[in-house]
Amino acid sequence: MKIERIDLYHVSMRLVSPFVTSFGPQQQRDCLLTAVHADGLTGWGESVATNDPGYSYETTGTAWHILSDFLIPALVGREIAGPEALGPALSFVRGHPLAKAALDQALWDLAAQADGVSLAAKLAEPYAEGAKARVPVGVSIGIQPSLERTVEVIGQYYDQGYRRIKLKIKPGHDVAVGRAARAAFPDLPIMLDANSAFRLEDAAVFQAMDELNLLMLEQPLGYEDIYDHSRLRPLIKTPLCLDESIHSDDHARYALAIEACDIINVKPSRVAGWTEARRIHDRCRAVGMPLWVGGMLETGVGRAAQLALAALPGFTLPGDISATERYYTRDITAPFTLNREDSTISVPAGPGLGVEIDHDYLAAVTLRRESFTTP
Ligand code: OSB
Ligand code: MG
Repeated sequence: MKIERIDLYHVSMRLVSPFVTSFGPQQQRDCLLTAVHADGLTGWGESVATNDPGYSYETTGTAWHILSDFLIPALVGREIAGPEALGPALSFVRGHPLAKAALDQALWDLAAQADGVSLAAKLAEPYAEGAKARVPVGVSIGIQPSLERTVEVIGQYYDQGYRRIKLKIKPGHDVAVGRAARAAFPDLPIMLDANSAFRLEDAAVFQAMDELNLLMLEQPLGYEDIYDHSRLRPLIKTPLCLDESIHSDDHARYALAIEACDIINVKPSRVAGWTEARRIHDRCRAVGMPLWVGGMLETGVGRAAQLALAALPGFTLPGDISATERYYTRDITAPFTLNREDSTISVPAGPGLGVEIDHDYLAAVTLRRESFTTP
């Protein structure tokens, strides 16, 4: 594909309610969008870097800088074989996966459109089973002001049809959250996500969760850590899932080698895109490690691509991919809705991402826009 022009957007959208994690609250959700124009088609990507460097060191500001000063100039005017050639083309920039993923997503959208197939079908080409038409999903609930409120919010999502609940925890707001949720919902798949807020010395906190029959415990220890997770794992009964620590397929390989986890949350943007996410999928599937697709409060552009990845056969656990109304009152694409009968979301079937951009609303939520062409 010959890349003719790339448009970069800084978008800011208000969440329906603040999303509170161990690294703080978020109400306004900023992100960057890329529109890559090639061979008469336009592919879209989303960089999920946030306003603050809490989840990752990247922010919308650093992603704008890395994209506009380095990554985009390396691509415009250039012929590129396809999305799988992007990694080598951008390897001159160390790190910054959330910036790179916006281009990777757009190139996968373009490749699928060029073949006239959905992104799910395109990604699933290597697998005899093909792509799933619906993927199981859950909902990720931020830290609430009280345990009573936590139980109430779980109940609201349960009534909407969600059949897997994830609760955010932080030190001092941990075992009690799990106990309150389990007491109110004895049979519901419940999991906890600490977003790196604890240390190995806190093992007793997690041992106290052993009796709660949790689906999993997500990323209790450090953002850079794999080793201490391997030491925590034999001390607890709850299956251990890594999120932040897995920055690449190599990190997945290290985690498998030292048995640091039971499950991996694959966020394509955290690993620089869908090509690398699929490598992790293949590696883990070969050894039977369960996987699910994580979320970063995506707009419809990112959500469509999350669903396409989750449609691959190795993603066997419900993803953090919820209905649009759980995040935004209005989105830049048509809303995604929950299939209440089986707690799933349908994977877009149209060519590429299979979503249409609402350009009027996109303009309304865009803070800054720049187009890049060859001089
Ligand atoms: O740790 O999975 C996380 C949102 C922002 C940053 C980190 C995380 C999350 C979520 C939300 O849990 C998942 C979603 O998009 O619904
Ligand atoms: Mg997480």
